[in-house]
Amino acid sequence: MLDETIISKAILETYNKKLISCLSLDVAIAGAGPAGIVASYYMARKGLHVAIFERKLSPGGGMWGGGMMFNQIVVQANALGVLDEFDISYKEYQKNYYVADSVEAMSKLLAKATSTGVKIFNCISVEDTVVINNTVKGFVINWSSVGIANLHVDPLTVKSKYAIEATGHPLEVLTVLEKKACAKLKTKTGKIMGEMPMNADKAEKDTIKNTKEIYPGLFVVGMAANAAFGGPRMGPIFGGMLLSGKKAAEMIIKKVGKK
Ligand code: 48F
Repeated sequence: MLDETIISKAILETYNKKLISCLSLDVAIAGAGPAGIVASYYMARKGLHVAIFERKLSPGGGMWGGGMMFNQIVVQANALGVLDEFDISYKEYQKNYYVADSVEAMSKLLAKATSTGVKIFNCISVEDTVVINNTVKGFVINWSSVGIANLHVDPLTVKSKYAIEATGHPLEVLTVLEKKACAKLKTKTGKIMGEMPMNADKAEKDTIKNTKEIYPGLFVVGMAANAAFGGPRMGPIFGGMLLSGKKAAEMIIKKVGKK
């Protein structure tokens, strides 16, 4: 006989244990799009304690839908190493344009990240940062449903050595930080510069270049990096996203190693 109470208890006790084990992290990531997931995997592979907080029910961000819901993605040659690392299959379409199935790609990114130890908390939004001595030291989190229902409910907090802003186009975490902490960012203007119109070639290069520690303790990756530094959008080509995640991971691994 299966007991409903045991089913509920199993979920509640193990979830609480999982969340409590993530209250103090090496790296907290806001947003489970391709850039955040790739970053999480490369850091977890090196033994860092990493969790991602994702607003939506399904992690994966903008990759599932390919381009305009045609669920194929394009990746350029310099990012094929990341596809290989995640065992994602692809075919050459023409020189330097490779195509992959977006559902296979995202499923495998998620599978490999989680099986390497990354904890992904879906249905949780990052609504603010913890800032101590002008350094980001974690995230303020709440159930996404609290925001959707506009309920006045206080959040909880996770602390981390480093944090990653990976919320994509809306750049939510950095926007709140800039506004609340009057933070001077490491952009040309010291402010968020805003996303520019489509220019795939420039955008893909910029995404990697703009992957930086934009404020002490806070890195920007993926589309958020271009939105922060005034880079263009690129549409359904994903090499920049994958390489941006990998670059942030390498930068943070070095920093954590130095401590
Ligand atoms: O948008 P998203 O996929 O960002 P990305 O990893 O990749 C961008 C591409 O998908 C595509 C593109 C280029 O190919 O332009 O758009 O940079 O993933 C961002 C994730 O962050 C979540 C959001 O639901 C999505 O899954 N997110 C956004 N705001 C918050 C959040 C928040 N405040 N808290 C938690 N998650």
